[in-house]
Amino acid sequence: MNQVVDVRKKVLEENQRLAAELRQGFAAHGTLVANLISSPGSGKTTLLEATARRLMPRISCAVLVGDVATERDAERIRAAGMPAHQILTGGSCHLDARLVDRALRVSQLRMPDLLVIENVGNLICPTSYDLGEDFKVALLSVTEGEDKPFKYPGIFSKAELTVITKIDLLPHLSFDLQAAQAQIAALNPRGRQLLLSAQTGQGMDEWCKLLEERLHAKRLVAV
Ligand SMILES: Nc1nc2c(ncn2[C@@H]2O[C@H](COP(=O)(O)OP(=O)(O)OP(=O)(O)O)[C@@H](O)[C@H]2O)c(=O)[nH]1
Ligand SMILES: [Mg+2]
Repeated sequence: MNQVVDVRKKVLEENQRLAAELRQGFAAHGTLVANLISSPGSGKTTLLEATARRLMPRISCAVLVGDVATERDAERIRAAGMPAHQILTGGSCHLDARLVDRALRVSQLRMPDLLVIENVGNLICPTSYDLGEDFKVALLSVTEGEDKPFKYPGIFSKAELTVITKIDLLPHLSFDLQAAQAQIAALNPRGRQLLLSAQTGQGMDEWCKLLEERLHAKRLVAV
């Protein structure tokens, strides 16, 4: 048991070292990096498709997207007009800094203003792995049930922003929005929350504004 703990500690320490190098590289380019984490199907890729249509005319964006299998998400994002590179984890339930570093080397992506990393759909494993990002974004779709923040506290306490997605479906569900929001606020009192529907566009302006403000703030610090 102790050996398992030691190996895990070593893996996380090595990941942290590489993530710090990635963070320096991103800072040198003035690239803002967001790490999107959620359970499978909560709407990460759909949000990025909608983001591409709104943000790309104003700022350069690119996506690294992690999945266990298929190039499907990268194809969807490219079809929406945003450069995207698929990382296949071959079974692993999360991205790590080594995979991101390798993807940046082998992909033809030019370092953009905004780099979004869509993590593998999973609410637990990706939470422990720093990818050199500026901030984590958790997504929680209203179809998942309002009890999820307290059941999976790690990501909701670490994410600077939680996006509650698919709110167009609220009239058809018994999802208790206030309860979900109260749990997220309890786990992360300083975190922000955003209600969003990529389908109707509700919340999309606020999402894009937040990304642009964050990019502006990072560039100001770098000057
Ligand atoms: N009604 C509704 N459906 C949505 C919305 N956003 C996404 N969906 C649907 O939810 C399903 C899953 O969306 P994806 O964007 O593929 O989810 P994902 O988080 O990228 O999934 P993984 O990459 O597999 O983890 C799709 O059928 C989308 O059309 C939304 O705002 N409203
Ligand atoms: Mg996806």
